[in-house]
Amino acid sequence: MMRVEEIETLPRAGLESIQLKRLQALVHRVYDKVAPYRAKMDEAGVRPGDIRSLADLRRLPFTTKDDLRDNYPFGLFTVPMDDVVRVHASSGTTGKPTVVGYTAADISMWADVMARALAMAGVTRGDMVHNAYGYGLFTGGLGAHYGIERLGATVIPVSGGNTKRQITIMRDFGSTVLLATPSYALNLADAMADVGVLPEELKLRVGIHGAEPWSENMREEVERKLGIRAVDIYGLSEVIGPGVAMECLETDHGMHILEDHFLPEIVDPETFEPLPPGEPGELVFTTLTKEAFPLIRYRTKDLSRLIAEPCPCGRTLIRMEKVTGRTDDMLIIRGVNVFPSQVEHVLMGIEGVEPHYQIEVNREGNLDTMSVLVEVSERIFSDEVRQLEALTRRIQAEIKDLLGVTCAVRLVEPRTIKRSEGKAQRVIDNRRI
Ligand code: DLL
Repeated sequence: MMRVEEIETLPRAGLESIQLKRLQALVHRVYDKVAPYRAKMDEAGVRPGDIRSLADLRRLPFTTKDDLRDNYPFGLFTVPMDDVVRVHASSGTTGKPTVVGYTAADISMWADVMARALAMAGVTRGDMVHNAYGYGLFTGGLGAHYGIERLGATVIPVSGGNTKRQITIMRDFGSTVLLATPSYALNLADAMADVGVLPEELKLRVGIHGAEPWSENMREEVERKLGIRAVDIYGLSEVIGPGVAMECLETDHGMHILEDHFLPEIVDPETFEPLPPGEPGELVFTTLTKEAFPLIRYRTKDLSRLIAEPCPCGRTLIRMEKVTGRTDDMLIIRGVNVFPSQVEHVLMGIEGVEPHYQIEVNREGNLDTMSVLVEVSERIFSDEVRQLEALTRRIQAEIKDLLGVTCAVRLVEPRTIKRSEGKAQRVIDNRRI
């Protein structure tokens, strides 16, 4: 067994030879054990023995959410159910949940990668970790929990919700690290202001936020309101849960992918051709070491790009840029492609606008309409009507400039938009198409 420091700083050739060995073993195993994988590989005319280099990865067929749905709930598991010690599920946007399974070895590997991720943010055994990711079928709570314990830090398994109690616990227990979705972190910050608890009264040092997209401006907001360093963590249930990629403290640009376990690719979202580092596209992962529910070339629908430049922290693990959106949360408004993250970008560039917004899409007759509900600060809201109108027009104009879409903008009072305890709901699409 190699030490973590060694694995994370291996020269590329060393890392790639580990990846290739693991990939070859994986492809043999799924071909032998899982009929749907065998069928897809046969159809693509590729045999396990054909994978002689990492470049041969592109010969393997993709796996998609549809494959998971077709084999719901356990059809893609490669081990007998007796060996599965845990399942998690994520609610899809349509219909059935996505179900994932873990052997005891998978749970242990997950604890390892999650502990490594936490260490990238400087978390150590001495930390008191406030884990506000939801416990349950969602992978956030339990996934982070086992990693915190593996690292030897103290975990406070508070889960989501009961926000006032969370603040008391953070203050009284001396939480030093906050794990929460970025929207819930802001929710906590606002609630602190409400009950008059100052960031200085807490010992919080760093926040580890993920499970939903968030902009650089939102990062600044979280850092300012909580007085912490806020870093990004990425993961998805299908691949393992949280702990697929993580920002280190040396850079605020890009998350290191735990590449010895999760092999990344970026593909063109339309042609599905693999793209070189630096090019934006859809993230695809192959799990190299998972037993119960391995995935080959799983299309995440998340948009990002790979960063191959060396990181000042010394890790040689490739990085992925902050996720900028999903191929499937792209709204098409009167033929124009709109990503919620672009709307967020506009809003966060405007003074006095809070990072709480909601996009509503309707269809009137045959025409799509988009309205954006925007919370503004107390100070702005008490301004004269004329000034509010000017702000509304400015937001409209900037959205029109960037996206080419005319939308209605409604400024609302602070705390009007429903706060999330987990992932924020940014889009309400009322069109029945
Ligand atoms: O959200 C796992 C997780 C828990 C990650 C806690 C980080 C922290 P799912 O519920 O399966 O798993 O949702 C996965 O959420 O495909 C992305 O679209 C989105 N997502 C996750 N992390 C980030 C992030 C967990 N840091 C889906 N930035 C993924 C942007 C993210 N989007």
